[in-house]
Amino acid sequence: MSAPTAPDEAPTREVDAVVIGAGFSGLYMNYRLRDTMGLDVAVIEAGSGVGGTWYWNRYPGARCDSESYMYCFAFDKDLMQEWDWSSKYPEQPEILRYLSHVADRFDLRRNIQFDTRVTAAHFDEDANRWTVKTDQGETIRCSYLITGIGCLSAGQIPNFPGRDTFGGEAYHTGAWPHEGVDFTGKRVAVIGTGSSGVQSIPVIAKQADRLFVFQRTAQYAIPARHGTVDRAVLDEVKLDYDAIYDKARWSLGGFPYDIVDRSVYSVDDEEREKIFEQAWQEGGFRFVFNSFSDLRLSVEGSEMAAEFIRRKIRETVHDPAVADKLVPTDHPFGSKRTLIDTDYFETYNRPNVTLVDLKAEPLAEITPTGVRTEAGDYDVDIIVYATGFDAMTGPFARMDIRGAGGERLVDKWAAGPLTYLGLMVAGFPNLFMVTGPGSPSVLTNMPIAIEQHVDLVANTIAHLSQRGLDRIEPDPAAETAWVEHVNELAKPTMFMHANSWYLGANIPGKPRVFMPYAGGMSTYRTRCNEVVANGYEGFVLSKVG
Ligand code: N01
Repeated sequence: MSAPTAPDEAPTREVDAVVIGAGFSGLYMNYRLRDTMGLDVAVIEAGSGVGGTWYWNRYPGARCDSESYMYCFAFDKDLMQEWDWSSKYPEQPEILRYLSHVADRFDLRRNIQFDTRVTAAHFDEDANRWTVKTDQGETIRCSYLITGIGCLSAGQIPNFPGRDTFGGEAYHTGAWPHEGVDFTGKRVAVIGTGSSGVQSIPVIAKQADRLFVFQRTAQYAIPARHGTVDRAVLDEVKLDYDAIYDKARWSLGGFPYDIVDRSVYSVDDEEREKIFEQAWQEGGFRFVFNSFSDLRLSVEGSEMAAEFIRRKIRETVHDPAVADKLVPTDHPFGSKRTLIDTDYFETYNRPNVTLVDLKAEPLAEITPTGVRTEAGDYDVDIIVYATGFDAMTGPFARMDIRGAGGERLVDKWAAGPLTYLGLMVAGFPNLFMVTGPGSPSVLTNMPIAIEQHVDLVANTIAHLSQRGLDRIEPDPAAETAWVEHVNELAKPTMFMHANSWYLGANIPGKPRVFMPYAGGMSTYRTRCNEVVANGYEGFVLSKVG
């Protein structure tokens, strides 16, 4: 259905719902609203294909830190049975193939508009509808607006002096060229040693002639113990998918692991070392879940894990001076996103790799020929910015979102994001955020968090429709209480002890507020279920039209 338009205007489309993004969130949201509820849905996607994060982050070595059998959708049992993962930690091309398969299998592409960015979304109070504008000049009006824009989709390249003068090739890990980058025979700079840097550095080092790694903060990293998936393991998992997913849904971090209930103080030094060593050999997040339960909340516990990892770094890196620079001492283990690596520290034993410690020689500028620090020049052909993202709120700030009375979301969030359940914002009726700030999102295995949110959104819209209602938004008091709760939960955690993107500390001028919900997936799910059972407690539901 199209509304009448002035002759020089692009036609306005009218739909029930607009979904922004076609990654895990947008694909499943499309399926729920369109195929299980029969709504007219327009999905708007900036990329030329589905995949979201996995469409954009194609840097060498990109893969997920969640094990493959649990990094997928669980809404369709046949889908789970028919898809075979080949790697223990799924690599970017394989995840993209999986999401493409999901899109094909459920015919999800036919209402996705690719190569289109949402530029603005304004709430029209009289009509009780959102007016969405795209960079293709289109206007779409809808009853419900749902963002599936990811938490880490707004790439951030620091505004280094001279950045634009560089004469070589420069790439951000989160916007990697689809045709790939050939590092053969090249001198390469990688700036940044977070997850993206730690994954890409060992792979680039193998190809490049020379690699300079510019490190500002030394990192703790746990070996992934990556490998192919054993057919027998895959078959075993498939037999038990219901139980595995149920366990993940009702866990702290969305993983089906048994979490040991054991304090670092419950054992003597020798036994503690043995337990850390065993967990280290298992690798990945199991190092945290299978060692001691108080690493997250006890500074002393975290320090014991930190000391163990420091010893491992020193054992791995041959040159003690390089090891010294790689050993993290300025933040506790677990205060930043835990890094999972494959041969990261080993890479510094290669003769073609040089670690540049930006604490000792701060980065002064980017020059036409490379990177200049206060100690000298590093001439390179390619610069890789592994410098992260304007996380969680950044993707929202890139759109002009205005709620009731024309209030701008960026203004409302000027001192930090305000949400109820990380799902909705007071004053922005019928706008739902999948894995928004204030929800567990980035502290969990994402597909588990996404499915919970998408189901909650779909069920909420169905609830409104069944009762002849057409408007929902949080009660401002409930929103305030939720934000306080989110802040309170973060206070005792290690997360408050480092400058991380969780706190917005990587973006100059961004308010320092812990953005995700640190109470765990299970607690959060329980709270959401209670809210619904109590008649959408904390929300105001009404009929306008
Ligand atoms: O970004 P980051 P990322 N000068 O912000 C450095 C997810 N992810 O893309 O630590 C010099 O973590 C910065 O230094 P410092 C995952 O959730 C997941 O790596 O701020 N350096 C840091 O070293 C992850 O946490 C996966 O001192 C500067 C780096 O750049 C999130 O995405 C894979 C600088 C940025 O690290 C983000 O990871 C990849 C400056 N001005 C990503 N500014 C998997 O699941 C920043 N840096 C595997």
